[in-house]
Amino acid sequence: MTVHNAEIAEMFDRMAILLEIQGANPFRVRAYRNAARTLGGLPRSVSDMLCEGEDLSKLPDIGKDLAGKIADIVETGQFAALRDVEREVPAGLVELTRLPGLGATRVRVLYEELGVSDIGGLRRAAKSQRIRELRGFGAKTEQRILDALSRRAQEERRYKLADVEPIANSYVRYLEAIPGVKEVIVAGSYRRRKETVGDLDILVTCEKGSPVMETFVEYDEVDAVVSKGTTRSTVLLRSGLQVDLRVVAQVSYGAALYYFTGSKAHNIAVRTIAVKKKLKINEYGVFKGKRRVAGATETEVFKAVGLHYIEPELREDRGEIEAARKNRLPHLVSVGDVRGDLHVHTTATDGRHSLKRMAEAAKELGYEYLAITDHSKRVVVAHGMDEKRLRKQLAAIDRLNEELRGVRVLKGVEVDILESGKLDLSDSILEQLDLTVCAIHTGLGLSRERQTERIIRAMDNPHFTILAHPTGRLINQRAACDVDMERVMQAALERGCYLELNAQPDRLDLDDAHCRMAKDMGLKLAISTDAHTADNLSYMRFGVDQARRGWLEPEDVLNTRSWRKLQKLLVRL
Ligand code: DGT
Ligand code: CA
Ligand code: CA
Repeated sequence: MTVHNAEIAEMFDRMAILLEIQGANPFRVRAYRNAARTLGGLPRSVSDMLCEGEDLSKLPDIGKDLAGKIADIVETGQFAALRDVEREVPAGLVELTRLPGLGATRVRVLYEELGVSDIGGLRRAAKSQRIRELRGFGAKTEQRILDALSRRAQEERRYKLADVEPIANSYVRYLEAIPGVKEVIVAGSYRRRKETVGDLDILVTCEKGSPVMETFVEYDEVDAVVSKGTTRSTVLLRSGLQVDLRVVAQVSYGAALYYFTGSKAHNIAVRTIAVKKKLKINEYGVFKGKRRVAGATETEVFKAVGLHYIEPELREDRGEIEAARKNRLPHLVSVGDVRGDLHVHTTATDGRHSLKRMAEAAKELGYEYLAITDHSKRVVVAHGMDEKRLRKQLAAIDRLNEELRGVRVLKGVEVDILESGKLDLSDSILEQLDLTVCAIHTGLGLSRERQTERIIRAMDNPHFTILAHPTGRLINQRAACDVDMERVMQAALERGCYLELNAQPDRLDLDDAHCRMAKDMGLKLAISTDAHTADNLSYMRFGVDQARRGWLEPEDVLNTRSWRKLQKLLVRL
């Protein structure tokens, strides 16, 4: 392994920062910085130069000592002196020097005087107003640090909806218990059921004099209070999640809920309509001059601006306002419409529960049917099945269906789509199944052209029923594979096959825009949980949330149908 100049430069830069934090001789610090700059600008690799016996100490800003260190790094891949300093200085301090307004010198003071060694410690010190007491800091600097931390927390990441749900629920329960509190509801992107949320926006209505704000900031999970006022406050939780709280009077509940649900783009578009009607709309109500004409309920607010009620999932300024004006809004699918799950696993491959247990769980949910779709042999890590094992499972399903009452177990498989576009199992076994879910597990990086061709070729197989998790993306983790979705959907329509909306909270694949595309093209989708345990069957609601964001109605979803009707749809064209 050759060591690149940039890597050595980075080690030197890091060394300079650490030494500076330690209060080392400024000449030493500068020597590392200058050497790093020299290395960054060299046209040739120092590894090569050393190989050719060149003397590195002839380079600008690199003396005998540093030349020796570079030679060591090239030889061992490691910088021993850096390791030593790293043992003495807390790692979190380097990150602190990257915040605006905080150089190494200030970070050293914070560490020595207040014991601040990471972002969390810095936030606590700033919140408790200990930073302003330090020489050379002051209240202004303290506020700048808080602002920088708050910006950082917001930019840093978006949280998966399913991850914040338990956090939101317990905060809501906590706030509901405050005397005088009436309504507590989470608005924002959370209420619009976006797959990820930036922060939580909680709305509370209460009687005057209720101790809402005091109690809000005292919540156990609160790590820092960013701001606290009488009508609005913001806290950061230990998880890093920001929570905004707004308190309004009951007469403004509908207007405030409407305003803080957003999206911003939707709000702005509706405000334009209000202005044309000579109305003012804000978080306190809809006003004609000084008179409040609406505000207690959202329906009232919509009515005042001449619109039918728009479900939160649709409020993205993607045509919903026009549709609301013309009374052409979709009647969105809901969890109650779902009659079965078409993609689940069992212990036969990588599921955790038996065939029987999964079937019983489906029955408990009131489902009419459940398709068992374990992996095919190519997916070795999941202990994928060959034809012989699948045949055994089919026999087990027959036996189970004879004893089970009230739910029908369908025969399926999650069959791998090979890179050639062939399916991983032979037609002679696939034709014995009620349906197949076909999926890509390898070669996710193929070019758009080849990936699209591969999927369409697989659809040419008459036993192809549903394309599972069509893009393979994992939220915050793996990008979608590059495929021409419109062509894939068109090909599915022409062949009588379908696409899946995978309801796993970290997949939600297809996304909302793709669901909308399918609807517009007249292609039906299956909403499936890909459950690997009995509990996972409850992921259905996340899939339904995403479907609603994509404007899907019950008719657009395969598994809202009775088995009798579904069976007909599964027959290929
Ligand atoms: P997020 O948190 O990034 O997932 O997305 P949201 O939609 O929850 O956005 P957030 O938390 O910044 O604000 C909550 C809602 O407040 C937003 O959906 C609409 C409303 N809002 C915020 N800023 C503005 C604004 O400048 N104008 C208008 N009309 N509404 C705003
Ligand atoms: Ca938000
Ligand atoms: Ca917010």
